[in-house]
Amino acid sequence: MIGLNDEYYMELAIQMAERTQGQTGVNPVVGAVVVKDGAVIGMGAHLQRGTPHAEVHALNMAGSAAAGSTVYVTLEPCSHHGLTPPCAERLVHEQVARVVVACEDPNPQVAGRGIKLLEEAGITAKVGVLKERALKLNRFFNKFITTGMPYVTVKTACTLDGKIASRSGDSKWISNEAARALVHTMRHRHQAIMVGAGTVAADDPQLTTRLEVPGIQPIRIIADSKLSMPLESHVLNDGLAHTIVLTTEEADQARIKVLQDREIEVLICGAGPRVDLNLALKQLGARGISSILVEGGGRLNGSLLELGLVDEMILFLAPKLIGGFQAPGAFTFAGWDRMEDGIRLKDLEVEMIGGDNICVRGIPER
Ligand code: AOF
Ligand code: ZN
Repeated sequence: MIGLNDEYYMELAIQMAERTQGQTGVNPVVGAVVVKDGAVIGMGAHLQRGTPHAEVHALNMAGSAAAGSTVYVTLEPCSHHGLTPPCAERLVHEQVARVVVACEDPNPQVAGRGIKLLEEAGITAKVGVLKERALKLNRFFNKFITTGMPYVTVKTACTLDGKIASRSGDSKWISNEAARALVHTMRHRHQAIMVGAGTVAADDPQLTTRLEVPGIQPIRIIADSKLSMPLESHVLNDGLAHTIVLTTEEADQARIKVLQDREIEVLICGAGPRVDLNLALKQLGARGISSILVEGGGRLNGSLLELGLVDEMILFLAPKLIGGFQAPGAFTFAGWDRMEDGIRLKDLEVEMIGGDNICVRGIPER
């Protein structure tokens, strides 16, 4: 139980931001709470890019009572004119007494200027309340706004011996129902999902978000260096979500044309023979994609890992061993000779899911 203090109200602001993950596009998720004389008088979240920021919704709700209040906001109020006017100026205009901020806005256009603007106007600013949680909440935005590259989460479900299918290719199912439902929530929260052509050929997946309640359909990205996947595949025909195919100059022009006629975007990522994943991520970032959930297979996972392009890994481990000399593994790449050269995960989180699956999360150390 949390006591009545600055964290108490920041917690509420964070909860609002947390539940709008996935719907703000390249923008951060942000929550704001206006408090006066011991009562909440306004609250709001940033809901969609191009619409008002969290502070604006919360201040509108508070109305003229905002004068003399304390405003809690999960991200430093902006100081620049983007698609909407600066929130810091609005806070000054409303004559609030105090602003409590969880973390600075890493956007180079803001980066401390919002807080400075408040302080110059005589408003007390406190920064760093529930900072770690706020930073984690906007990890996609924080990377994208400072590098232009999408945040890449690699998720895989494998057996205890690291297989993502049996020797005959059977993969239904490895993880339990609870773990699979979590994956759909992850899709809802990322802007795009990515798989390799092998996965499309083997599983013919839909790559949509299917939950108990409607979810957001992320953009589907397929890496296919030679455009070899079957043209009858679900993802190339169902029109359920925007679809982008990453390929190389080696791809057949006629096949490219077939895809484009179906309104599928085709990005040429290098001369070949394989998709240049660095270039691919740059091109996807330039298109405003700030987060990607990679769902395999082993080759795509392995290549991304080998190239140091993975920001976060989520492994669902099922208590099964399936064996098979040729059965596909979760990460297929050349590897290294020495154990000490292997990729280590830091900030490890381990959780039991649905009774018998283990979820391991971590950040690959560079
Ligand atoms: C805030 N409160 O709720 C959000 C902020 O183009 P715009 O106008 O939507 O501005 C986007 C930038 O504003 C974004 O990159 C980030 O720096 C900041 N987002 N700031 O004070 C909010 N969503
Ligand atoms: Zn703002």
